[in-house]
Amino acid sequence: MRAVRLTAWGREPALSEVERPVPRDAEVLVRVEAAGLCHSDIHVIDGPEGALPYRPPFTLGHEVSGHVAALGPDADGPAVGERVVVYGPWGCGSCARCVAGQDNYCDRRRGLNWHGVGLGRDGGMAEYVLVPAGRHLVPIGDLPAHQAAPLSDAGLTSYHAVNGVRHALRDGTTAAVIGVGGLGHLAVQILRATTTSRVVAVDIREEALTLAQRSGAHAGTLMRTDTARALRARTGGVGVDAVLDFVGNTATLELAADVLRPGGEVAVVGSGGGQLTVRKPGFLPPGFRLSLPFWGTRPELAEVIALARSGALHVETEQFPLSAAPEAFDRLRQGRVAGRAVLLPA
Ligand code: FEH
Ligand code: ZN
Ligand code: ZN
Repeated sequence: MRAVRLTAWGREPALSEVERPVPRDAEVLVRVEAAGLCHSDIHVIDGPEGALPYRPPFTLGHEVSGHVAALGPDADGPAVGERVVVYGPWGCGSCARCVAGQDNYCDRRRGLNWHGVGLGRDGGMAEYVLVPAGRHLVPIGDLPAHQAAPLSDAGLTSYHAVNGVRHALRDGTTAAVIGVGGLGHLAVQILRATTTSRVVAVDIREEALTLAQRSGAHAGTLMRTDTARALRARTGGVGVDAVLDFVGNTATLELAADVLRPGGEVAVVGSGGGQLTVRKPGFLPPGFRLSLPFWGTRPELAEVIALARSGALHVETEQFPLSAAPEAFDRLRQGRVAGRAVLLPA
């Protein structure tokens, strides 16, 4: 079968021919219908040797949907033919967190040389992907594959981040979404579908604010030197109740701290490498709370899929055949993808 493989650190991924895997024990073979590209893939490809615990070669692709093609003799979960999305953050499979479907916070994470499908283990940018167990699959019914795949990371990560700050988002509150790309545009939709908060989007790109508006944001503002003042003015001077930062550089972290209402929540989702100094006493608002959410849980993925099937979520995608993977990666690098790029192996 054809697969997009990372063969060595610092090398561009290459489309190559590999053996189609055969499921053993509890494994499930999934015929891939769609695989999304994520900025993390670029970090993985560019990552200097040693930055990540993975050991190439492996197939990329951590946002995967398709249908069950074959089952190992001990497999449980979806039947052959069932359409599914892959829950991507695979943990050890046996700790309390993994058993609860919280592989994203596996207790043995430090000892694993993978983060999940396509991240140290063979992923979904291929015709087939081998999944270790049926518990990593969530049925999608008739949800289109190019929608389901990005929902397993861009959708799930945004949903999990919103869940972490949800208690701060009661009636009459304001949520700010910084960075409206593949994840941010879904965060706006999730906030609109599951909270009564006013949603304000912030980005440096005019077109991202248009995407935010299409996604349901009540207002948008370009990131400039006076953005904190503008945001505070929009909240009658009190500040923003929760900030979801999908960029995570020093400028966005400082903006978040600057606009936050006392007792507010900041969730840093983007891996922009920014720094914020925590000091007490200091200049952060009293009651300031910060979280660093990673991906999401399996039950949350089922909730995201249910939301999408109800019509509340729509992923903006650009679709490419598997053979156009190099072009899709180039476009992603250049910031020339509107929404999420998705490869279709069929
Ligand atoms: C995966 C691996 C490491 C960092 C971040 C990611 C995300 O794309 C998953 O949400
Ligand atoms: Zn990702
Ligand atoms: Zn575990």
